[in-house]
Amino acid sequence: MPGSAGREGPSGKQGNVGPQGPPGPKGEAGPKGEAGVAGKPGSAGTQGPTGVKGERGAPGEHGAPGSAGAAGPAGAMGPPGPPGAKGPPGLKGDRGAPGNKGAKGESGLPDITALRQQVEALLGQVQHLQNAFSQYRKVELFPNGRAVGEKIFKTAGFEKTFEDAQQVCMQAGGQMASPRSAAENEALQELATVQNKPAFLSMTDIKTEGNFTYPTGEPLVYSNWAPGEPNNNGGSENCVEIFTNGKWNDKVCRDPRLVVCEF
Ligand code: MAN
Ligand code: CA
Ligand code: CA
Repeated sequence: MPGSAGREGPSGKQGNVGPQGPPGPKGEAGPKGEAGVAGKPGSAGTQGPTGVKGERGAPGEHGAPGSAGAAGPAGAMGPPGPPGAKGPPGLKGDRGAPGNKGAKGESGLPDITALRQQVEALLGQVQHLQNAFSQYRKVELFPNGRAVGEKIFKTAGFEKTFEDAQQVCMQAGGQMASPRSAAENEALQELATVQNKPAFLSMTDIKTEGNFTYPTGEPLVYSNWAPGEPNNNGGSENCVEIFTNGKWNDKVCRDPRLVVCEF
């Protein structure tokens, strides 16, 4: 009796290539192409209509001056001008012929009344000057001047070396203080005290050591040395200072001291 059917066999070999298929559907539109080259310029248009009238132009330059007009008719004469400045005095005239003899004069005595009036007027003027002078004198002496007899001392208020002080006083028309009496020395002491500074006097022993003299060379007629002075300290003290106590000390000339002049 036939057996039962066997197992399924293996897969067969790959078949042959099939026939060409039908054409596919139409493709989509491609991307936009690049811009073409510029075309040629067009031909000229026809002429436009006439424009509207322009605005008024700027004013022109000045014209050349016109020629002179004809002379007018003669006018009436103007009023006279003001009188001119006074001319210089003329030369002195010649001496006239002598006059006739006058009538007989009065007494030859001067006119006392007229002279009296002139003297009165002069006295009034002198009084006025004296009052004004007295006032200015007080102003001038306060606070840096002192009058002693005919002499006036005045301090400049500043200090100078001896030589510079000499210059200052000479320039002012005076000379350095040269006290020739106790009264003059006291006036100088007051000025030194007002300024609270020792002052230079005019005298020196520059010419002969130990022999103090005035600028003229005259020897001292008055002195008020402090005790132990003059001592020519350091061998070179040839000028003189007056302290605020009125006493004198010989001192080097190069140290600045209060300037006091006399007139
Ligand atoms: C002292 C004294 C004076 C001298 C001064 C100088 O006071 O010896 O005599 O003139 O010194 O500074
Ligand atoms: Ca000396
Ligand atoms: Ca001295």
